[in-house]
Amino acid sequence: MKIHEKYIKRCIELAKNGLGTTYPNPLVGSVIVYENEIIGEGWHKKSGEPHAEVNAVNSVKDKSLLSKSTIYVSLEPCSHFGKTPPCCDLIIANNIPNVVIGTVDPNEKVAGKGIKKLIEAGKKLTVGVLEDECNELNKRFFTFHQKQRPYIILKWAETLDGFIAPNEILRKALNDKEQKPVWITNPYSRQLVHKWRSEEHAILVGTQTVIDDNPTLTVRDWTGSNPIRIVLDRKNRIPKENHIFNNEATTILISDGNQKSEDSNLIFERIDFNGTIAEEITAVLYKHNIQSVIIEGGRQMLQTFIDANLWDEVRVFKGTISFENGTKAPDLYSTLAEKQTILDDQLLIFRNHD
Ligand code: AOF
Ligand code: ZN
Repeated sequence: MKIHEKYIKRCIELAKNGLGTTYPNPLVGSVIVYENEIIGEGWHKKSGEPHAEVNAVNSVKDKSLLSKSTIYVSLEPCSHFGKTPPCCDLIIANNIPNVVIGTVDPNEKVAGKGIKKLIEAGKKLTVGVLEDECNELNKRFFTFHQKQRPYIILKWAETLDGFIAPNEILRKALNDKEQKPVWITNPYSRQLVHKWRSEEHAILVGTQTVIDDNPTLTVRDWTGSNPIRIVLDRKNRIPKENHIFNNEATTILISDGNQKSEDSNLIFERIDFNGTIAEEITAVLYKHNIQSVIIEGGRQMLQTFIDANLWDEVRVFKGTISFENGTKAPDLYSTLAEKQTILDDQLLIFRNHD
């Protein structure tokens, strides 16, 4: 492996230590190399705290080596005064002569200005090492800044014959009589879904899904923070006793009227339901600085985002059960309960490259 790639790879590895705590900042890692040896390492741990480069420089024991070293950073060093001072100034002040950068910062406050400043200061620059990997590392941050919308993940589980869980199956199997969720997938995939929820900033579901399933939309089976719950409820049909109104997480309720909230955990937003709903919703999320959202149903909501081509990733669990086998509905329900431990659900993942 080429030498620059080796160290940027290490930067990416370090950056991942900040997963879940850097928002709204990106994940960034940095290493300082002197004569082919790493003499300092750092990553950005938390928004408001020092950037990766600062932690890397501070970790170097013999500061006199800095003027003969190369600093590697997975993201362009910043040039602006934000919550912390510019990293470019730090590199210049410490006389570090060589800078290797993974990718350019899409944040308009930086976006090339850091590179320009370093060139003007006479630094030897290499830009774009493992660029794709560095962009992928911060796919949510990049999408948010470049497309002015969150990174959108669509997720559902479906039976072999294409019913999506759980409300469609419920209606199909029980003819709308009973209100208990039915699962297509196994406990492991459910736990994985909770992990996924913890990785995203918000979770979105439609009205019917909330009414049918009364979901909590939290990460009960995983550690981590709950995403902000986004619920579409045009005509306020969702009963106030539903779990999504509990105070385990913040909820943003989107309807077509103006409403005032007395509860700090509940935010009302209004959109034009005659417009392109997917675009209207993403505009609300952008306004709230939400960098990523996982959309978990129902079918109509998922279809709306697919039709608008407003998605970045689709994750589908293909279950091993089907419904079109002529069995009577109540029997189907008990069969499902037995099959809860099936372990070979198939996971399909699609990426949108438009
Ligand atoms: C870097 N190194 O480790 C990070 C950078 O409010 P501040 O001062 O924390 O600045 C946040 C912005 O700085 C953030 O939006 C992104 O553009 C950049 N993040 N830059 O040089 C880092 N985390
Ligand atoms: Zn910085």
